[in-house]
Amino acid sequence: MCVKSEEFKRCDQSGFCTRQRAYADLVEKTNTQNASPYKVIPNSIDFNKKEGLITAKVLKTANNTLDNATPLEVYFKLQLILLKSGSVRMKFEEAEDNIKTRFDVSTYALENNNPEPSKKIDTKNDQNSSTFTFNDENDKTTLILTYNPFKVEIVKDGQVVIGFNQNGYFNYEEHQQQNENDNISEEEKQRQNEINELIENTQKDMWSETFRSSTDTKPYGPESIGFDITFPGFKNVYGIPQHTSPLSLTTTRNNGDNGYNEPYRLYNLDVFEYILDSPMAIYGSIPFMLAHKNDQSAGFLFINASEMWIDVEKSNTDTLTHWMAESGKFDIIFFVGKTPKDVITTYMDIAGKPPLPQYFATAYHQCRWNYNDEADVLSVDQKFDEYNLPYDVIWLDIEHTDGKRYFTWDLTKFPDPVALQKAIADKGRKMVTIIDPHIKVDNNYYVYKEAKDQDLFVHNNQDKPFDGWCWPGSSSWVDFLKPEASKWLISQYDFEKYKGSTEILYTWIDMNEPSVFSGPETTMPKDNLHYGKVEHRDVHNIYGELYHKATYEGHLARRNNEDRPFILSRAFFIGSQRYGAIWTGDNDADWNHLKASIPMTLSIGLSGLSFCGADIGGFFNNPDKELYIRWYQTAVFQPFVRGHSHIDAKRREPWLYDDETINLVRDALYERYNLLPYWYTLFKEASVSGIPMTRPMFFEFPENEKLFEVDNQFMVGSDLLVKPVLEQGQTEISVYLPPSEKWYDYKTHKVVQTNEEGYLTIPTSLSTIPVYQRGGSIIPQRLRHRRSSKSMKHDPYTLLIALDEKNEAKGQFYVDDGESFGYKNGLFIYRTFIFANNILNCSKYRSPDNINESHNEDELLMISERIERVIIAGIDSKSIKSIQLVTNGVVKSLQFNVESDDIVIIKDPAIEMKEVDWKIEILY
Ligand code: NBV
Repeated sequence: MCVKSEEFKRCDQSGFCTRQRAYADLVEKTNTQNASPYKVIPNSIDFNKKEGLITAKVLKTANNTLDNATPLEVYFKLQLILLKSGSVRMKFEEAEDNIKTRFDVSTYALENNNPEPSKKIDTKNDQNSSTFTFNDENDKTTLILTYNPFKVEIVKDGQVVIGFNQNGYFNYEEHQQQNENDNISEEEKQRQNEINELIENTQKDMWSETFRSSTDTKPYGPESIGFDITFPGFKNVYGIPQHTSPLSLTTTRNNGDNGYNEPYRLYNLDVFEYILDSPMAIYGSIPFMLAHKNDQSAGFLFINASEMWIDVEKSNTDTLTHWMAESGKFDIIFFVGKTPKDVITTYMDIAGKPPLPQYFATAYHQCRWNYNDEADVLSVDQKFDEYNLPYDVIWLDIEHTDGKRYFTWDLTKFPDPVALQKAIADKGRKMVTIIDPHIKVDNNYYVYKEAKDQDLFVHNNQDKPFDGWCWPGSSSWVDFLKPEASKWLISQYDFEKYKGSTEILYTWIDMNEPSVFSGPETTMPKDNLHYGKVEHRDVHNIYGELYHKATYEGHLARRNNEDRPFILSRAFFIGSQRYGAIWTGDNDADWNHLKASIPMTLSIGLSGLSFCGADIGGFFNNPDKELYIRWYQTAVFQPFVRGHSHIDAKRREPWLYDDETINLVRDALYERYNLLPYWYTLFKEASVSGIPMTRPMFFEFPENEKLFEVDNQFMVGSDLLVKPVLEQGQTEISVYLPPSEKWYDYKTHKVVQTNEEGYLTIPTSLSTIPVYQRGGSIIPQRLRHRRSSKSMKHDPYTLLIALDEKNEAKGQFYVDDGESFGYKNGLFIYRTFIFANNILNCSKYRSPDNINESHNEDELLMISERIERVIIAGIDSKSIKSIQLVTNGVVKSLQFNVESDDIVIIKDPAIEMKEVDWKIEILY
């Protein structure tokens, strides 16, 4: 399988990318890095200390410009906002613009668009720069604003960590009248002849652009923004999903590391049969980049939803990145922090954190394009029980509808959807249906009729409702920029309105890039018009998120804000994490796709969207037994776990394979279900801090340079290291276990011995899932095997303690009702367990969201279960005399089993999770 790459643009087929790259080339060729045409006018600088706000005028002069289209002098407004977190936001725009208002996406993309400014700021000026030192006493950040050429640098501990325009690539195409273009000085004409080809490229496709058979009319002309962001001293940068490339981004020019010659592209696209190890754009876009070295991290966010290209050039010491956006505002944020976690938490404070999902959503989902009819659904459901395979949710793809009219059912196949859902609900399970954003043009279809009558669709460039081609044939797309349109979509989810939907039915939104079969690059024409005459080019990358948001709100509304929504989306942008999960789209039943699922989900996760996963087995084609097993064994350790397959692929429910496969898939699924208490605690942590549930190795070991480019093993939380078997026929595997820690085999609880460098090689059979527990951790589990997470609700817990070198360990446990928003009123249990001096102590965990645990006994009954087992590994177990539980001064002696010299299992301490301030003492 292979993408038809010719259907998607390369940089040299995109006008603005060509112009901006040519501009950068010109700077390099003419050695004019220090001759940027932009300069700050020193006496225009104004500093509002209370708001941490610096404003200034910036002048662009044509006589030293590289861009011959610029009139003599243009003025711009610059804003720099110094934030309490140590971050800096910077905005730049035309001082006057009579042609077009640039679209500001920040109000949609950011949850907190006005983060708190810094209160402590010291300033210093000299002839060519102003210096601002801010943030609190211990952790100061310095910003240097250089006037001529205009440059911004962020300094930590005396070193520049991020720079803007250090390389002089800043090139802001201010709106202009078409004829101004001719206004070229003699001097410039001279230059033009000299460097003809490059100059020509800086002029390419400014007023209209044709790709294959589509012409973009570009009524506002060139308006792109290009600039360099440098990370001096950083050799590794990450993020800017969605791509299929390695976790540590590669050089994109001159046959870079992986032979890349194209910049990373961010443009939400439905790419049929996407290829691996490529900077091509696919379904989602997050213009967030993380840079990391052993003693410092930095982040960068470009809050802009237009098409974007990003060149990355790495040297042995530094990374230079070149950002190019087609239109929209110049609005960027620099983040600094000691570690990746520091950067991510400040970024997530602004972009918004993921809400806590329902418990079921963290378990296993079973999908297929399509489960054909009611009998099929019921039989799949029943077979899961028959084979003792746990699952929580069954999914229905587009064929369940009446002719791809979403919100309807094909009543020949699904005559009684309510009864069907009841049968599923009776098993404690849920159902998901797909609702795509294209709406069939059909006056007899109530959804279309309502939207058309209220003028809720996106318009074409003639300002008439846009009509394109998608699954149902001729279709229109809802314009979520129009407030009435979002409200209307929200109301479609009312149980009254969406006939056949019940409380256990949740939603999957696909094709929301948006995918338009008849459109350029299979998407919407850029000169289409949204509400307020906003061009589609300005909002393209956030379209899918606005649909995700309205769907999320529809689910909130249908249950009066009492039920946590679950919505899976394919397209995404900055902030999408606030509305649910995403998956990596149409992958293939191929070993390389299984491998790619790790860097792909990690990159998306570190960019804010941690609730993500890849379809198990690969969507296209047919996984053989080995790949199928390995895929389950990998995916159960990723945040979103769904088995899915293409309509033309063979049916592949586990029982269609041999007994060994069924058993191994069952074992893998139980790995997920056993760890649900740990996962749910991680989801909670993500919802208050933004730190992803699964993490690149360097997140947990930021000082260990060996890990900076590792993307075939990862951490689940801080305490589990997973190194999936990703090669066909693999008979042994080498795992790197950071030597700073003591490591335990997660299954046997035995300490593992690595070689001096930290490598461990183990044989791998089909049943091997290499997972290691970090010494010093306490992991909550539930080890009774049942059919779904709901049926485990009242099961007791096991605490798995692995001691570190100092014989200590700690961990957290979080639980609530798993469904409602009661946790916002304190209805939860959040515990810290600390093991030290041979005592296991339990206390209340002070969550950073400052909501205090408070509940009455009845309410808690449903969420308070007992601890039935405590396993302690790495302990001197031989000489234990007795073990006792102490609660409120009452001492109870406990039974225990010495499993081996260093493992003891304490039997049924029968203490409930809701109890606080108890301890278990090991006596020698
Ligand atoms: O709705 C059909 C499929 C769906 O199964 C898949 O998960 C999506 O990514 N959908 C794409 C459209 C057709 C793809 C060939």
